[in-house]
Amino acid sequence: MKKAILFSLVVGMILMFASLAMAKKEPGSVPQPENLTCIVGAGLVTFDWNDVTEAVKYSLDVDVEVDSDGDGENDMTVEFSVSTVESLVNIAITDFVYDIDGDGSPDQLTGPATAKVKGLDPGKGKGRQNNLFSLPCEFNLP
Ligand SMILES: [Ca+2]
Ligand SMILES: [Ca+2]
Repeated sequence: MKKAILFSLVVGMILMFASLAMAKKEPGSVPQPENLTCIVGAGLVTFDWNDVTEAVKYSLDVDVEVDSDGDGENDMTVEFSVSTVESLVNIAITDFVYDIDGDGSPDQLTGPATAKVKGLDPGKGKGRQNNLFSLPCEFNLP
């Protein structure tokens, strides 16, 4: 009896993993946004891309390289994720903060950063939102 239960559990897990793996491979229905630009202006960064008709909203991801121990080598990436309905977002430079040294107060991030954006069409029965990201754009946080 014990053996039978163990056997069915293992099979269940294998099936679960198989369906997860298959779900990951399914492409999303929203096309990748094109012409993403990252422009650093006075006190803010402007992210702009072409409208995607199929997208209800967008998810913009920004990765900022960080030298966490001050040895001159970037060794950490801080990720920011922004949800927006417009195909243009302004983010204040002062919003790119993270408590690098863990002293409880946020530290201003500077240096190389990368952004990418994908369209989302959330709703019942529309499946996973694993839509393709745009080509990345690079900028420098002053
Ligand atoms: Ca370092
Ligand atoms: Ca700090």
